[in-house]
Amino acid sequence: MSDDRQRGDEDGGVGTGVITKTKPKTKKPSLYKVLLLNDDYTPMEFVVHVLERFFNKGREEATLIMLHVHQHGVGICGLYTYEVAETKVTQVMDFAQQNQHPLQCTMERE
Ligand code: TYC
Repeated sequence: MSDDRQRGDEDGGVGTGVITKTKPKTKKPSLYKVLLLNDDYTPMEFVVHVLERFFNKGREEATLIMLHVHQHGVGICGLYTYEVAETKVTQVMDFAQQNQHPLQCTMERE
């Protein structure tokens, strides 16, 4: 007896040929904006230094971002994945505290 007969082949040995395609299951990570907040006491030069040191900005861009925060109350330092953004916020807050400035840094989902 043939194998087909033994296992009760129902399609005459042709096969139904179901093709499945699995999606590559990678997801883009969410991005977070790291924000600087204005205050009345932190020196402008300190904020520029923070932007150069922790956000890799050149002097010109750092100055523009600082002035934007000064004039509008809040500004974006950069876009990062969650853990990187969290690290930046902690670094800025620690550095501000060490220098006794009230500068505030926070993050927000994009
Ligand atoms: N407003 C501050 C001043 O006049 C400067 C400043 C800018 C502070 C940006 C914080 O995130 C800030 N000295």
